[in-house]
Amino acid sequence: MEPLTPPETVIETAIRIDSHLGGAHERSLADDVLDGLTRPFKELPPKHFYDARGAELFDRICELPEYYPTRAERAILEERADELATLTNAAELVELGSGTAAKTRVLLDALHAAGTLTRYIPMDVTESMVRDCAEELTSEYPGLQVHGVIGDFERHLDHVPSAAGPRIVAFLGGTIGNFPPGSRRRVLREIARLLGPEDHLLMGTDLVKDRVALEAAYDDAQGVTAEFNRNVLRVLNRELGAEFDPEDFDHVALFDPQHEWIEMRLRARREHTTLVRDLDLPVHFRAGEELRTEISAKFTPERVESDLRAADLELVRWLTDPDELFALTLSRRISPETTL
Ligand code: SAH
Ligand code: AVI
Repeated sequence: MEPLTPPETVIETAIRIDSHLGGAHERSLADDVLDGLTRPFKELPPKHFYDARGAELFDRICELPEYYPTRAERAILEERADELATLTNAAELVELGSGTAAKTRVLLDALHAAGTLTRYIPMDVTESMVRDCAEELTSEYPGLQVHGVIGDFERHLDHVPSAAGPRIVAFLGGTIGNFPPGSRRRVLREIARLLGPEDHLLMGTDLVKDRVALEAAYDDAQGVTAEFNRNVLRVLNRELGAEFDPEDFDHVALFDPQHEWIEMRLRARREHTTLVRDLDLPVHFRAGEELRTEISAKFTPERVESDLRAADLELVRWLTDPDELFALTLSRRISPETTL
């Protein structure tokens, strides 16, 4: 007689999680801190915001009245997900910087309803996010395989499993805007290399708009974004034995009209020196000195298209919300015949 398979086993086999972090990740934080905090203008890359608390604070940001990007992107997905499912015929959805995959469900619903969806591949640096969303999605979508990749999309894209059918690679939320222009094109070129001839990139980009709305989105009245910004110091305290007092720093969010990006910074309230113990690194701050923690680029249609072109991608659809706050673009690799 065939042994009975308990239901837990069915769930187990629907989930596979690979982790590429650990020691190497800690080194990348140490390298970034050593490099970024010894520069004449101090800077840290934004990926270090997202420990479990940072991820929770980001989720709260998405609910804030001032932070429109999440609502605008969700509205576009709700309006156009069926069309995206028809255009792509996708059997697989790969998502870079997947977070809690809240909006992703709109897309998964459409692909599931179209009957094409077999596998979801979330990739994120935050382990708990990948694990939790794999558990949730396998129970929400019976039959769905989830292959989670805990890793850095700047370093571990070659660990994204090979495609078993047409794919959408989703890069939502405007996360591409967190890279300065040069790195942005490099990241996009690497992402484009994941795409085969049947595959599409679905990318979210926040659009240029008036300064007041932009700065409010990054400096909310409840101070959630300020806490998110200061959280990077708590990460350094925990991971590298640093001795920052987050209350020694003010949150700053400014729109730079020349580059058309938001800059988040932490401004020292007083002159002081902090030790990063594990690196044996004293870090001195003058009163008023700023540490840049994030840029968040805002896009025009021309900027999106030229970045896509630079990665050998061509636009298939430009989708926006009624107020044109945010854009989703569907693109695919330029085929060799097109470039002849
Ligand atoms: N896509 C979600 C979350 C955006 S927040 C949304 O649209 O709401 C950015 C997400 O990207 C976080 O979950 C963060 O952990 C992840 N992230 C940031 N830099 C990353 C990197 N280099 N590699 C992998 N994930 C990264
Ligand atoms: C994830 N990323 C696109 C967000 C943004 O808007 O740049 C992160 C964020 N920073 C402050 N608020 C939200």
